Amino acid sequence: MRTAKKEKALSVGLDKILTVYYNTVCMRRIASRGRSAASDTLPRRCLPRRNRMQGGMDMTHVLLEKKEHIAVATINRPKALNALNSEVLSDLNELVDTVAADPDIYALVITGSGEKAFVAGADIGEMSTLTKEGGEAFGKHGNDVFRRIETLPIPTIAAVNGFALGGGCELSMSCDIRICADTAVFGQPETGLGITPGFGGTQRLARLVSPGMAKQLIYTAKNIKADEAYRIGLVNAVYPLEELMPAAEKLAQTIAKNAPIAVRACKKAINDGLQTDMDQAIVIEEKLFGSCFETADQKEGMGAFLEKRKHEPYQNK
Ligand code: DAK
Repeated sequence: MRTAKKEKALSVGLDKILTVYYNTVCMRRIASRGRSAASDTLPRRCLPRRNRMQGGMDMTHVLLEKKEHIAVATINRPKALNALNSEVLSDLNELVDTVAADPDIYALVITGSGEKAFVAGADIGEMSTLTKEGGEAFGKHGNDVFRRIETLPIPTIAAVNGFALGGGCELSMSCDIRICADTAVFGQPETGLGITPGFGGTQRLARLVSPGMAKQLIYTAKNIKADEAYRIGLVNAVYPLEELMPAAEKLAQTIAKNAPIAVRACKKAINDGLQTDMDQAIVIEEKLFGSCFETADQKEGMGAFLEKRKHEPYQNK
């Protein structure tokens, strides 16, 4: 018969073996193959537990709801304040695949489940035992997903309903627009944990607010409340918590009513233009502007104006 002591020793031993395995084999495979290949071959512990979700999605920690032409994705790991572990990151990757493949979705809202947190950061438990190699792979996993969110052709809105710390603040910054509840708290607490931001925080925060403000927030690891986030331009608007999701959906619906190809072209022009100098940026805008004249929606939009009537709903054509 096993004693309680032996049971505990066995379980601790198994945990150690699995942790070492995760740090070496799993993370190396994720790093070298990317998530989809890795998920085909990795052992069960490294893979997301699977649930069939609506809309053909196959995710455990992200819920997706479609409302007319908008989608609302909810990160759903409330017991850990929606912290981002590898499973959540993989589900976010799948979310991007699903949304990108659906031509009827014109805008995406991302929020967190519960009333307390948007996302309270990368999962500290999962990160705590990472090696240098595992840390780089974990960072790459998150960075790849966040970059895919940032470059999704359709507009994205982060509806920040509570704590947006570390990876949570970084996730919100990979969206085009941030609005938040008056209860929201933002911060990059990583230096207080002995690490740097790892999902793009040093880069996106400096671009979104200012290098000086980003450096202050990151060096001090101090959190800021919603009103301060608004003051420094990190969020576009602050709402009472109960009004946040209606406001986010209204904003997404307002965007979705405009010509989707033109909206996507604007996103591309802004994002690509910000990566380059003004001379080239203007050329990017010219090309995208020109491409709109091949669309039925441009003909309808301008035709309606000239005929002094309301335009028909845009067709994304
Ligand atoms: N990870 C894992 N679990 C978390 C978590 C997190 N980030 N945040 C909260 N939780 C869990 C708590 O452990 C607790 O679990 P139980 O004890 O109930 O099992 C549960 O959520 C509720 O949390 P609390 O009991 O702490 O709730 P409180 O209201 O008292 O406090 C809080 C709320 C948000 C102030 C507190 O939970 C907190 O300080 N959380 C940690 C916030 C944080 O430091 N986040 C930043 C994580 S660092 C990189 C890659 C990525 C990153 C960096 C580098 N490279 C590869 C270079 C990203 C880093 C981060 O995001």
